[in-house]
This record gives sequence, structure tokens and C-alpha cells, in this order.
Amino acid sequence: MKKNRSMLTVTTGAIALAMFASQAVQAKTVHVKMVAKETTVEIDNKGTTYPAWTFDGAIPGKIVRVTEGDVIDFELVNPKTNKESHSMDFHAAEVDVLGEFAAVKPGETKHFKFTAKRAGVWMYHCGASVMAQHIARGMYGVIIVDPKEGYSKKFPKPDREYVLVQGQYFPDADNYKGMIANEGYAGSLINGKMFHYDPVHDPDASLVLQSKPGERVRIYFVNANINEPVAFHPIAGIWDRVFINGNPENVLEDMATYNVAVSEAGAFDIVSPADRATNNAIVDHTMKAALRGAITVLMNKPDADPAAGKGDNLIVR
Ligand SMILES: [Cu+2]
Repeated sequence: MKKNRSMLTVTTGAIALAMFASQAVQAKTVHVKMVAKETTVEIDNKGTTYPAWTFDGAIPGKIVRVTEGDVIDFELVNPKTNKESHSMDFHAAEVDVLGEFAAVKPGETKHFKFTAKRAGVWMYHCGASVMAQHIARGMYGVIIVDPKEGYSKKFPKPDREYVLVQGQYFPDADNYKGMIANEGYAGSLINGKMFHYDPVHDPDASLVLQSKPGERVRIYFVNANINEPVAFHPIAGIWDRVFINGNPENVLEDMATYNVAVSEAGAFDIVSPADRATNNAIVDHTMKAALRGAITVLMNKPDADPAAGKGDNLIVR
């Protein structure tokens, strides 16, 4: 009897340990550190410079990619050499705007954790005052929360993945009142540069997105404009799937154009014809934005770079 009871205890303990171990494997903690950098960046292909405010010196900041259920252990460093306070607002987080998202003064560091409970594609940005100016000057990026169920018929595995983040360019960097009034809106930045991936309209452009004919290309798109929605359209193509907010449950099929609100993000799938080489121009079909720089060429060709749009190459720099 005594022996049986102790065996039962051992067995129950083993089951509890096994359950704990499987949870520990599934939900991981991801450490993410960013440094607010007030620095000069190039905002076009010919090297025009701009006094940006950034996460880690680049527009957009680095991609944060986790799986649904993961804990993000985040640290924001605001070096004492900066002039401004900065902050972090992850749209994937459900926390306290006056707590986790509060501004960090120069010379200080902020640390917080949150669980990415909902799958999707989400903007992140600085929310320090004046927020319009902090976003327009470049403090934004994307966090991708992959669904814990993985891929399915409804949410097929893509052959290539790219991130495109669109922002508004205001050359008068100190004029935040103008920015809020949409005055001086001179350019549309795609991943930090006007006509970044458009050698058709900009002879100085040298980069494009690439895939092989017939591949499924998934574009994670973020509208980081401060005032303007984006009419997101693949010229000479059709969105095979649009996953609103990047959630596999929010799926639309066979879409020409999807209107992306300010601060909205989503996943957009395009599958090119398999029997020939083609090109798409992925645009903000709002002409004032397209002609200010929001045009991206996707080349679908048999000799596409095998590394493009794979692994850590989601942002073409
Ligand atoms: Cu900031």
C-alpha cells in the first residue's frame, strides 16, 4: 500500500514535469533590445541626408519576430547623448500606455515584458511627444507574431517573405505643426527611402524584390504614415490572399486593392504566373503617394536570387 502510494506520487510528478516541459518548449522568452538613435540617414537612392530619429539607426527598425504565446522581454536604451525622450509602443502588446509605453528620458533605460497573445502583423513605433514627429522622423517598425498552429490550407507557407513599411517624408524635420497639418509632405518612404526598389522611375535605384515564377510571395506591410491611408495594390497582379492584420482567420481572397489604415499592418500574398517571367509594381495606388515614391518592383524570374526573401532577408537593404 505504502509502495503503491509512492509510485502514484512519482507518476503524478512525472506527468506534471512533462506538461511543464512541453509548455516551456512551446512558449519561449525572446529578448529584444533597441537603442534610440538620433542620427543622419539617407532617404533616397542618391544619398540625400535627413536628421532622423530611429530605433538602432535604421528606418524601419529591426524586425521582431516571435510565435504566438511567446514572451517579449524588451529593453529600450535612450543614450544620454540624445536630446529627446523616446518610447516604445508595440501594437502586439496589451499593457498600460502610462506604464510600459511611457517615455524614456535621455540617459535612461526602460525594461518591460509582454506576452504576444494574438497572431498577426503589427506596427511598433515611438509614442513620445510629439508623436507625429517621432513617427515621421523614422521611429517605427514591424513585429510579426506567427500563429502557434503554423501553416494550413487557409494560411499557406509562402516561398518568399518581404517586409515593406511605408512612411511620410517631411523635409522640414522640426516643423511638427506642419506635419500634423500634412504640410510639406514631400515624399513616400518605402523601408526608409523614396522609390527604394523602383529602378523604373529612379535611375539611382539598384534594389528590387525577387521571386521565381509561380512562387507565393508574402508581403508584410505596415502603414507608418502619420496622416494618409494606403491603397495597397500589386500592378499587373492580384492579391491571392489578404490577411487583415496578418491574422490567418481574417482572410480575403482575390483582391485588387486593400485600403490600409494609418498604423494598420497586414500580410499580402501574390502568386505570379508560373509559365513566364513577369514583373509587378507594388504600389500605394493613391497617386500622390505613388508618385512621391511608394512604388516597389517585384521581379518574378527563373534566376531570382535564391536567398532573397528568405531567412533573415525580409527587409532588402
Ligand atoms: Cu521617439
